[in-house]
Amino acid sequence: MNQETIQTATTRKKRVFSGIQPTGVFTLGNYVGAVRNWPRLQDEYDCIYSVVDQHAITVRQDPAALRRQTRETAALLLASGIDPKKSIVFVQSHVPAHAQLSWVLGCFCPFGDLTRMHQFKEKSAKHPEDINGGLLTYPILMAADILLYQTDLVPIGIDQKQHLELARNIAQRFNGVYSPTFTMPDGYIPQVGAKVMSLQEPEKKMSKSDSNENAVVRMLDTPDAILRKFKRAVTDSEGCVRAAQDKPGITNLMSIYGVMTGKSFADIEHEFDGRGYGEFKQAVAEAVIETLRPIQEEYARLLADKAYLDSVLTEGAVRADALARRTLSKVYKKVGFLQL
Ligand code: AQP
Repeated sequence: MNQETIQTATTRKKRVFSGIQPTGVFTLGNYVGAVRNWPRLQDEYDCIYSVVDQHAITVRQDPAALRRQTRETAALLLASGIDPKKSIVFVQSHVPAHAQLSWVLGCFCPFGDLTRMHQFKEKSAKHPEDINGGLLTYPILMAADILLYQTDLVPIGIDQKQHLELARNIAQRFNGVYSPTFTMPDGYIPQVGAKVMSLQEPEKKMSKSDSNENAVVRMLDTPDAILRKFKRAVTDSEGCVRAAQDKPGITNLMSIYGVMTGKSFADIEHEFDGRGYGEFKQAVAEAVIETLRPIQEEYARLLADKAYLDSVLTEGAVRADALARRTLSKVYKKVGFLQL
């Protein structure tokens, strides 16, 4: 090892990468399962956070809405506590290496692995009129997102665990065929709230693109809307606040309340012992409203300053691009692309 390599090996902080699609205002599920953890990692790790617009077009998007939502998603990430002085924040399509690496990695991923992905099956069922190649190869682009930055840790909700496994398999295969090239990434999945469920169909995860607005709490919902949605949340007829497999509605609400207040399931059961679902739903809604209030205020302030937002994204893209190119160039050399 030369002096520079030794220096890098001893001083480099571990790296974190994660992304979110600009497919609409993100939900309490996105926040609790993933984004909430992103600011917490900023001091200990080198963090890179991306608005992954290339993933978003696997489902048809309105171009003007996608552009607007991309800026809004970035503003919401900053409002949620991501500090662009500490972390890199950028838009995926601004760094061409994501798509470039994705092509190479696709040649190291068996077709059968892709057709087994739960998300592919779910989204194909949801959009039978448009089962496109991007929907199938989405996890390869996600592998490129992660592996480009030599990522150590990927904070995600549990629904993305299977995709992360695939990224690890691709990395292992590539490293085995050539020589160690990619860092093996680990998931960082919260113990509580890793999967927030729909308020209307608590067997399904809460999703940004759900057409039933009552099923989804969005980060920018007004206090009235939040209260109304929780009041209408599907529960059961038992009337007792306790977590159980056959009580997915109440268990989901307990999990949300637990994340908002730091209380355990046992604490919550004790607190609402003998009290009805009405009171419990009101308490969950209030806890969510209070958590979202400062984020919503900061979001409004940031969105009014487009020049600042765009400067953050420009600088983020430049920094991400420099890191991404390093890995891409190594990969191109290893696979045998002629470099002039
Ligand atoms: N319901 C959820 N509970 C916990 N975590 C969740 N995540 C998504 N839904 C939940 C986590 O949020 C991060 C960003 O997700 P994404 O935007 O990349 O895509 P997604 O997983 O497909 O999220 P949506 O909301 O369901 O979007 P649409 O409807 O557009 O497909 C990920 O880390 C994810 O785990």
